[in-house]
Amino acid sequence: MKANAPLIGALILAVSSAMQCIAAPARAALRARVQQQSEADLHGTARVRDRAVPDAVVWLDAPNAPAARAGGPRAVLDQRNLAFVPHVVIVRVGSTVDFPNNDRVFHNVFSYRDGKRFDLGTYPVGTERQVVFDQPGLSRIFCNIHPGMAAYVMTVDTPYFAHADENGAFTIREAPGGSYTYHAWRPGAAELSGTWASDWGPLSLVWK
Ligand SMILES: [Cu+2]
Repeated sequence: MKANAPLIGALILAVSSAMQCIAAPARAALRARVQQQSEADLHGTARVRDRAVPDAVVWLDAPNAPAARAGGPRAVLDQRNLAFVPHVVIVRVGSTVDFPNNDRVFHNVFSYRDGKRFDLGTYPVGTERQVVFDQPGLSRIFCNIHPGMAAYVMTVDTPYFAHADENGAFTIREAPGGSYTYHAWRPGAAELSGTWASDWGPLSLVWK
């Protein structure tokens, strides 16, 4: 066995350099294909029967997605005129949401049911508090002082998500090509989910 060691070593060297020769073009081809498939903006619409749903949120499962960058974009859940603006926020796990009080009165923002639990207490007009949403799921946001105030923060474990606009239209930016499991949610309705592939065209979400 000992006598064969140099031979085996030479063989390993030969095989590994051959592998490198094959691997380099294969890697380049793979990189080209990934680049070709990337940066596809996926579009769709959300409706209840014929009516557009502005407060729908949509996201794609992406277990192999790149990790979130630190210091990414922050979401804002504003307090104005005795209301939270917007009514629905969707963020990636680990995101910070700012809760500025831009109203003329005190509010006491809290979440006590599912999702992230917190109580920000009352804080002066013109100041803000932050909450890190570190677990996926739906958080229901209320104000202790004004029972009519309510908002939702949907926290998702994927970088591919969108919020529908006033016409119910949404765009998921720069999703890689391929097929996905999608999820959609809006206040007061069950979650929709299904399969969607990037080359199937726009996704039409309809709550019946
Ligand atoms: Cu309030």
